[in-house]
Amino acid sequence: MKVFVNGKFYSEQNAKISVFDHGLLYGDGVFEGIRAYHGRVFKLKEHIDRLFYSAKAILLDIPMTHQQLMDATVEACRRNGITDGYIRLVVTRGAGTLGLNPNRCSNPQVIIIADKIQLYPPSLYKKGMEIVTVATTRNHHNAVNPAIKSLNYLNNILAKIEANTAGYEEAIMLNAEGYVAECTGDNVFIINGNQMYTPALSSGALHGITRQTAIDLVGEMGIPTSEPNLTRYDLYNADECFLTGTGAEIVPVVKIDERVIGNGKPGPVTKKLVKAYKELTKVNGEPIAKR
Ligand code: PXG
Repeated sequence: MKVFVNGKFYSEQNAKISVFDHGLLYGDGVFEGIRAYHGRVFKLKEHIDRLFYSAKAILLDIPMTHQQLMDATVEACRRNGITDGYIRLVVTRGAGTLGLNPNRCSNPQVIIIADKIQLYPPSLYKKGMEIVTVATTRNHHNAVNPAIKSLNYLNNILAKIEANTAGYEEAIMLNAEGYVAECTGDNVFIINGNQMYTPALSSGALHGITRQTAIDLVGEMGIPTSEPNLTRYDLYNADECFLTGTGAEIVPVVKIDERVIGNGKPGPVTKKLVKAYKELTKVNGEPIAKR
């Protein structure tokens, strides 16, 4: 595997950053997770834009332009023969002193890894997922804003551990007010009648790129989306529920905290969306092969 570090490609063994990098010492940095399908990088511009927004929020200057970063991402796929895979972009604060002051770091590190992806088993998409609410509260937006896709993911990891120890794959996280925010690495949606609902971004949800795609695709089916405060009660009594994320794509949810959602099977709108999303990944995206 060839890994991009600061403008050059290195073998896996030689792709290294300093142990003094504040990305490691303090989780000081930002990242993106992107998918490639059928020889195209899906939603590349959206991911690069979000990376720059995350970086701006933490006053981190990415030493590349949007275009350079898009080109490097496509090049990373090309060099590794990736046509279907997962791309991880990381920008760290760079090496500095042991103090947490970011001003002592001069060289932000830009890393791009293009690899195969470990998918959920196909049966999960057929049967649907069972999830639980966890006690770990989603970060408050005045502490670490969940809109920032930062290298500090302990909030999500703690929630994931709680879900896993309870025997589940994913967790519903509530915000400090007790409203539904999102899952550990996915956004959450419900359908009721001819309406779709998802927590507002201000609830503590990431501006999910798959989230926006789901809103668009379901909108094309004539079902509008609104973003009210949602409680667990709303989730329990929904007709349908599903999660969205770059890795997970669209995952039907059939049980939350032991409450059966709808009839306990993936709902009709969810199933249509799973299909529509799959179709979109076949035709959209930045071509990897040189034209
Ligand atoms: N919420 C959170 C907290 C996320 O981290 C999403 C929602 C979904 O957003 P997108 O833009 O992907 O639709 C995410 C992103 C991984 C991995 O390696 C995936 C994410 C985050 C961290 C790691 O699988 N999903």
